[in-house]
Amino acid sequence: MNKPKAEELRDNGWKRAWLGLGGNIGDVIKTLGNALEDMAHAPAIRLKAVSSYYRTPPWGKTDQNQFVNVCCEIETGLSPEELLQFCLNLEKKYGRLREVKWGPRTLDIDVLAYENIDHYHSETLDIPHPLMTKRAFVLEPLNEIAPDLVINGREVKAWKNECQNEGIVVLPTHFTIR
Ligand code: PH2
Ligand code: MG
Ligand code: MG
Repeated sequence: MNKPKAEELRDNGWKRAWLGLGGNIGDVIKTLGNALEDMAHAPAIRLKAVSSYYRTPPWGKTDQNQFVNVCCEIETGLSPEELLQFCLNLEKKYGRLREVKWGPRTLDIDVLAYENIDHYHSETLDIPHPLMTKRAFVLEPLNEIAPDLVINGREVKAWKNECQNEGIVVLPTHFTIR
């Protein structure tokens, strides 16, 4: 019998994952669109769903410009750590500099959740994202594409309903998956 190729083995194990993207420097809508397009074309990623874009007040560090945020669902053959590296590489491609914690950035891509992983912790990555249940700029877009996804024992829609969403506005721009 022929041995299955590594890629074939991997394809069987593809998992769903949910990402949160955002930024507040430059033409953010354009950057987000380009980053989503890059994801859609990456061999180890299938882009399954993209939320609306949202204009969101800065959270955590409030003396900075408003953000644009969006969430997406993917299927991926990448492990959580590989997916994180993929996201960090895309951030770099779009000019992300790491200066101030929670400060201004061209592009941030966070791994929010990963199929069948209730909790994961390493030096570089925590799943689910530790602050996602408190952040309306994540929960509003995520609720559009994954209201029933369970995070820390509760559905995204329940977390979202508890979250202060003042000032968050849906933008008319849409990303179309081709
Ligand atoms: N990201 C942060 C800190 N604050 N605020 C908004 N509105 N959107 C973000 O993406 C965001 C933030 C750190 O990652
Ligand atoms: Mg972030
Ligand atoms: Mg980040």
